[in-house]
Amino acid sequence: MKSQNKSIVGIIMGSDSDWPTLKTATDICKQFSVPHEVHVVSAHRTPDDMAKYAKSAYKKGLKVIIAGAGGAAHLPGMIASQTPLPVIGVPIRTETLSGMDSLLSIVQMPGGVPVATVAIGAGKNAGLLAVEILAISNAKLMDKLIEYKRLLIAESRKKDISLNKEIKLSLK
Ligand code: RP5
Repeated sequence: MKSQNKSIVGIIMGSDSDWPTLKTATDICKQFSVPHEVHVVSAHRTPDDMAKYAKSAYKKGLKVIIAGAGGAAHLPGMIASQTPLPVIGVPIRTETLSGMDSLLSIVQMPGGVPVATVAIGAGKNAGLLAVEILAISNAKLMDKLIEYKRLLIAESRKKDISLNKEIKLSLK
């Protein structure tokens, strides 16, 4: 999948079974009009493709990589080991260990090879973190982010008001 402009965010996953989680990252990219690409690249099943992807990412114009994987989740770390780009790791929730396996595989990187790991299943936050990284050098994107945060505040305050209304009503 490719959006019209040259992709600046690479969204990759170990298997198509990870797509529902990673889709939420693409939704954020779409919301902020960030050109992105989506690929299945596996550290274990297609290690050569993975290395090729990581090594060519910077030269082809990507600025951030979001990598999701589950279980023995080596993809984000192996990508990070072969690119100077920031890599955001998304631990996929698993049936056997509820994603703790994915989380620990991704987050426990050795010194020198960081992976910015989000919460288990948190594709949306991975997308937002990518947008935040890009916004540092893109004023238009930063304005959109500031507006996004304003809306978050407004929504949360609305929840406070309606919850307190409910509580007052229940006490009558
Ligand atoms: C990992 O193995 C993938 O990231 C996926 O989360 C997990 C299971 O893959 P499938 O068996 O569903 O293809 O590499």
